[in-house]
Amino acid sequence: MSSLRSPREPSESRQAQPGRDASRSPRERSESKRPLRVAMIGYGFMGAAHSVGWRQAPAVFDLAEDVEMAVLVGRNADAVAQAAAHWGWGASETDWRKVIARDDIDIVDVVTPGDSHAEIAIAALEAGKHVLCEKPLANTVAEAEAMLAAATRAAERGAKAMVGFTYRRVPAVTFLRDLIAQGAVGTVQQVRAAYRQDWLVDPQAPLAWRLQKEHAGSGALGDIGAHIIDMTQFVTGQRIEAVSGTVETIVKRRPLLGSGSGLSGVAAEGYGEVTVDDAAIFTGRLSGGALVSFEATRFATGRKNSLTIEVSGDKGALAFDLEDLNSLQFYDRTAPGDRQGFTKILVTEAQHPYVAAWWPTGHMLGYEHGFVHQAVDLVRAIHDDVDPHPTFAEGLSVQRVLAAVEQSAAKDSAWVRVGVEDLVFERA
Ligand code: SOE
Repeated sequence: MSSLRSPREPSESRQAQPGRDASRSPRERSESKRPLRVAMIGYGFMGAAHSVGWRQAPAVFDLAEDVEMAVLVGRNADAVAQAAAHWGWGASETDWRKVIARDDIDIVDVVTPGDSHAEIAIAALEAGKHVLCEKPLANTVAEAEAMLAAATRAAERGAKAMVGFTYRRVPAVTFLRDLIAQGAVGTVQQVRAAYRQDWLVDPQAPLAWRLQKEHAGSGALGDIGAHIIDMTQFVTGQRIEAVSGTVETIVKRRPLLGSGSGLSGVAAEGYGEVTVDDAAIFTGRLSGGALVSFEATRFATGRKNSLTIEVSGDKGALAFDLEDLNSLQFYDRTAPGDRQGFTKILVTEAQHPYVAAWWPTGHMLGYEHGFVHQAVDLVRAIHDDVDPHPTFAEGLSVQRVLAAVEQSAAKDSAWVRVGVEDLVFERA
């Protein structure tokens, strides 16, 4: 493992060039051999996680491209300057449009609330940048469709677009996907997936942006339900074709937010209305016919950040639990009957996905490693000129499932078909 490098200063040679020719191809940069320069828009909870990812990726992994954390963007000049200094960004800026217009920026990482994903990502793609966009891809299907259209146009000039479904990059999840693809569970017959948190059980927890439809699009459904929808499609290689669901807002009014970001905050004077769901429960049908049950909730008292998935097939079963993220449970139904039982596989061997770059066998990884692997995969895709997964098409497919769940909930849980026919994407 190489030592931790500190980010370099942003380029002295290239200045901001608002209004420059946006037709420059990202492929041109590879001739110059300079580092890939990243601009990140947003600096809350996800901004911190992505910063760790960008910093560690080139330090730990052998990358054919060098990476520079060039500029961090946020609306409050002092706060963003402080965050930039804290997380190791070379500079800070308050105007994302100015940054996107710069010739010396290669990757735009969008970690703002969902209401600005489409505008920023589309502008960045049109300016010829590679884009990493936090999940869910957008707040509406229409926005996600526009983003995919922009990504498709930009791809012709070599620009890559990727969605931040980071849990795919937990080695045990990637390995679970590999095992299913190798036939370890046989035909997938049922999937159970749940993402459970409890940070809203307290009725005095303030009205953060994640509880406002105009900013977040939806509540537990889009914020954490999106992860298990993506994970289910990722590990099975199948699409969710129909859903039946219900959503619930348990605490309907909350104190306004005084200060804080992420999943906690300090209340201010006054109350406001919660305009998103607190919990969503739905069933789904996969393209291969299997039945899936999903639960996404912020009201699972005692469950801090519990993401579980279990895939049952005719030859075996695999289960993952984020609270024990270095391992998998594997049940082999083809083993002699008297030896059958769930076996714990510690996913820390060098041959497991991503693990070789880290520590000796048995030395654990954590939450932030998914963000490092995400940065690694994007940089490698840029270098190899291939599509990074999850693509915007995959992000749109999740968005359509989210919308279908809401439609179903509005129709007394009637089954709703998810529009999937026009989306083509390969297995990641
Ligand atoms: C980001 O990927 C995210 O989904 C957050 O938005 C959730 O709130 C967090 O708990 C899990 O990660």
